[in-house]
Amino acid sequence: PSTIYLSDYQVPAYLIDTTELAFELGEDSSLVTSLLHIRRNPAANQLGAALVLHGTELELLSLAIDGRVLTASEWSQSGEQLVIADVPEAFVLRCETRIRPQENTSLEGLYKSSGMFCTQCEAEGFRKITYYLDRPDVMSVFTVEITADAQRYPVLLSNGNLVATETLTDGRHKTVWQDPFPKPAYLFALVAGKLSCVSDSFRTMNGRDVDLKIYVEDKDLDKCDHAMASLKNAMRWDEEVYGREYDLDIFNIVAVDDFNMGAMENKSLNIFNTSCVLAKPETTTDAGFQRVEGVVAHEYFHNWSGNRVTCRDWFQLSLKEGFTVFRDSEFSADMGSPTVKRVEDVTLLRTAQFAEDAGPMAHPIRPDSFIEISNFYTVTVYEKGAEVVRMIHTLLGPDAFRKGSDLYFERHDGQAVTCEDFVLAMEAASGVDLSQFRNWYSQAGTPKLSVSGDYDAEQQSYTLNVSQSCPATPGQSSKAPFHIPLKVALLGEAGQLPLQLLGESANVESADNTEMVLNVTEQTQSFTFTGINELPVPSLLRGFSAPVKLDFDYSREQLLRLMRGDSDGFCRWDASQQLGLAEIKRALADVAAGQNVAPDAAYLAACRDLLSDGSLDGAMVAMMLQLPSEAYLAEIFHPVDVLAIHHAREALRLAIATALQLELLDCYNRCCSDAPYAADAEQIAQRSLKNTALAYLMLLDNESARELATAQFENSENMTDRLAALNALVNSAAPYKAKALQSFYQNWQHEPLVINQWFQVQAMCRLPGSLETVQGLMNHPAFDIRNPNKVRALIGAFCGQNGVNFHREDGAGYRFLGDQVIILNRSNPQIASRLLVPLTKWRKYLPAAQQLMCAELQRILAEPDLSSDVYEVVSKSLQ
Ligand code: DPP
Ligand code: ZN
Repeated sequence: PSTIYLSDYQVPAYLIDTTELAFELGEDSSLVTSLLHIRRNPAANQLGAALVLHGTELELLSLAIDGRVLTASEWSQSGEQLVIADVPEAFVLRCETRIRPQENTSLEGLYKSSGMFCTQCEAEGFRKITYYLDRPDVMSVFTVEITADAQRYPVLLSNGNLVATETLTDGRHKTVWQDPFPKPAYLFALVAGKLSCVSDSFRTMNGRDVDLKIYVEDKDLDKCDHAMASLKNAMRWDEEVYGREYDLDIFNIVAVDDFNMGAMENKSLNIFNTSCVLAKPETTTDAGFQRVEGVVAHEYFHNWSGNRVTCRDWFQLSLKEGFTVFRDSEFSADMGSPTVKRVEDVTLLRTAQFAEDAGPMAHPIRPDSFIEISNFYTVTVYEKGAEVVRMIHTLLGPDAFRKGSDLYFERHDGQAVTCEDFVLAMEAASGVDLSQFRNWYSQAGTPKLSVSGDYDAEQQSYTLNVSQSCPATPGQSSKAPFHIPLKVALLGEAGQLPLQLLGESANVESADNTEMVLNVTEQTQSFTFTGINELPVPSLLRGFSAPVKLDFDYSREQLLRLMRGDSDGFCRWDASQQLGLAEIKRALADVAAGQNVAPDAAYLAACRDLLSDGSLDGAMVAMMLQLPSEAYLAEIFHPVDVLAIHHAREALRLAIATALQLELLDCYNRCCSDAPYAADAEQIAQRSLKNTALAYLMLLDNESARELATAQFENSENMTDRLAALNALVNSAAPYKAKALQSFYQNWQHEPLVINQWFQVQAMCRLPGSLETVQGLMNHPAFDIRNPNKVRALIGAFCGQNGVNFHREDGAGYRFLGDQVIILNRSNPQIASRLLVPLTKWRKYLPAAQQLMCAELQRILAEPDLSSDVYEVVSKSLQ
């Protein structure tokens, strides 16, 4: 496999103005006939260039130019390329291919899932359908004719407007769709199947009515309401916050069982993984409801940030993904609890993204090279990309940011553009200089900010000394300083102090002048605040204003103060995590010395206060009571001793549960409610706190806790509480757990998404023997390795989220993953390469683990017929 470089980008030699596709869907194979209206690109300087089309795993039946059939000598094929050496300035290419969707297990291109035909073309799946210029800067108007058996496939869908339907005499029928908006091939979609739909409508800000439809299997019709409500909320929100109106009269969503990603924003025909669209209280957890809301909004928002304005090339992926994730996270914040949403996003960033940035696959949000683009749909491109857009928002302020986004959409509507175009629009609209800020686009790695504070009582001034650094990443040994927006406040005895900065630049001050964004641009820099007449506690990186690691040598007392009283929710939570981290470090030392783990009294007192104060936001309390996760700790310790960390953390949790059992029980009881289920912020907070308390109580391993969990498991009417109880039982020694697992399966065996959760709870069980459980479940009739959701629920959850069992000292966990990757490499390379990620982190661990993990990577690398997906990740990991 070869490497593709951003620096090699050239405009396409040819353009395709219109694309007419005709599909004849069959039970054995399908026929695709394309009519492409092609002309030489006036912007390209390759006169007389050959026409080079992309195509893979296609059976070419015929090729004709302007009606004349080409002979075999007029074209040639090598790898993914079909080359026609001699073509006119402008012409119509007609091409017939035969494809076999029924045999397509990669789930890219056209394939079948539970009896229906569907497509996934991003990034480069269209070339598995027909020969084409499969690159996002070739935009074309598509007309699509679909012919299929009317009984088996009563619903035939594609992008845009339905322009014709016809019943044929042989039991087949035909529809024709036309999408008036030029689009790249990656946004093409087709669906054919036996589907039912839920309908609604939305009146846009200009009074146009849009038909909204969600297509699902009949049995899932009762699980569409939440997605529909979320869609309408998202449509309204995008009008209000970004001034963006929907542009067609139809918006369709289709739910598909077998899907590599979460969902896909195909123009007016979004295709969704069932896990990101179906929801009802009996089958779906609160987290599931929130995921549906977020993903529905995300894909809808792509209609502007991605479809109307798309990417020039795949190196620019973060242009649409980073921006759209920022948009969907602001939307979710507005729909629910902003602080909780922020903490969740930060948690993901600090675990998965920081780990990626510190590992062998580290890349800037705009990568400079790749072997397989599918490997770059990453937390870096998505979540760090969103943080970069958020920083622009912070630096410009909301009004100038909105002007910038308006200008971006206006300037580039209908174009395929770059991250640079986005930054230029933001600069032009705001007058803010983002020259140095651009380093965020080109440099990988997580910057570290070291901050210290000096109080000068005589001068009544307080100085923050800030220095920044960024570790080397593959291909980037030294880094230029970043432009980092550092949001700060200073806490005095009676509240936040007014801020007056000596000299230096700062912007976006809060109304009462007690919060400021410092522009950190130098390697070392000082900011002096005047008129400070007491020693303050600095509240730093408020709202997590930049994706960095921040280091400030807080005392325990200072952290306790931030945890109890900072007005910034993120900083409050973060203080609790820093205190928790200190406790874990002490617990590690205690365990190593063979002593009992005894949490600090002041820390316990703070937790006790959190539990007892019914006036606090329950979700915040739940998050603050949870110790830093093992995944986060793996980012802190070098090397990572997984087992020692796990056992110390568990011992600390038990000590906390023991000390606070009365308060935990009180809190649990206070949170129980008979109100009918709603997925609103208040109820979600209450359930989250209740189940956090339950998990602690279950550590006590006593009869009364088991009774609570058993009763909750048996009596809950919503999946959040039922699954939390099941999880607590599974991780305990309760004899009831086998029965609980069995009855859960009995009750829900007809709901694949629920059974996935049943797999996942068992895959994540911390107790010894989980690997054997997982291996056994691989043979369960409900498991199917061709279904990505099931692979993620069982294999992915075990390898990625069950550290103590995956990192078993005998290496059996690593071998298990190696085996699965080798199997999936053949059937579904995208999923295989995703699954591999835990092994790529081998350098972090103790020498014995390193050796075993490395051996697995070597074994995979030695496989014949390695896909480019798996090859890239394995070979880069071993470099
Ligand atoms: N573009 C999709 C999304 O992130 C992924 N295929 O929404
Ligand atoms: Zn997206």
